[in-house]
Amino acid sequence: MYFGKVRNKGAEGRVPPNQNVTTTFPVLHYGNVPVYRSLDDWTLRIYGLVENELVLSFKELMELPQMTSSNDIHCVTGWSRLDNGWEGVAAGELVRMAKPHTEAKYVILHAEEGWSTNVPLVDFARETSLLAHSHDGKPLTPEHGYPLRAVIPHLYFWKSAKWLRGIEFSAENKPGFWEENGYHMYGDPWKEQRMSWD
Ligand SMILES: Nc1nc2c(c(=O)[nH]1)N[C@H]1C(S)=C(S)[C@@H](COP(=O)(O)O)O[C@H]1N2
Ligand SMILES: [Mo]
Repeated sequence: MYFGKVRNKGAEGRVPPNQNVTTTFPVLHYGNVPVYRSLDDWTLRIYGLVENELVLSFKELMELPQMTSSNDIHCVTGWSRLDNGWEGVAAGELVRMAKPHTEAKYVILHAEEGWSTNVPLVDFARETSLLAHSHDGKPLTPEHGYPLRAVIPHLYFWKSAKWLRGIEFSAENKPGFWEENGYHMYGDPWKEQRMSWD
């Protein structure tokens, strides 16, 4: 599979202020890496202010139209990793399937162990946002979010929930784990929206 690995664009203009490019893939999270013996009991639940609540098995998710994309990720702690190849389901595809009510303006991404993060629905539904099961041609490793993570590349990477299990549509912008702990509610790396007071 082709992942746009040809580096025809240099780093210039692609690295937000006060970020350093790394070619490694750091692992960053709060809490434990979930262990899955099988995916038989795994589901992705889509709920809240939607016309169609959905509970998808991993198999059903894999049967949806798949997309690949190549993008840059920027962690709030200061590292950026360029040219990540992702494969998964477009976030917009799930939004279309769920049919959110007009009052739904935010999406809360729920991960294992109660971890969550909040994003505006328009940002979640962007064509660059996806729910990825693979990175650079291989299934996600446990520490990078196996079996499924969000990838919202235009915001700081903490918005890209690993071990995703639920997508809640809400009228309210409910702060998630890091947002409760002082991180910015939106997190635009180009504006350096790191902490809530930035
Ligand atoms: N479920 C969950 N997802 C998470 C986090 C977390 O603590 N829990 N940390 C976030 C942060 S701060 C970053 S920078 C990225 C790191 O992803 P990586 O470990 O694949 O590099 O995951 C994000 N997603
Ligand atoms: Mo992060």
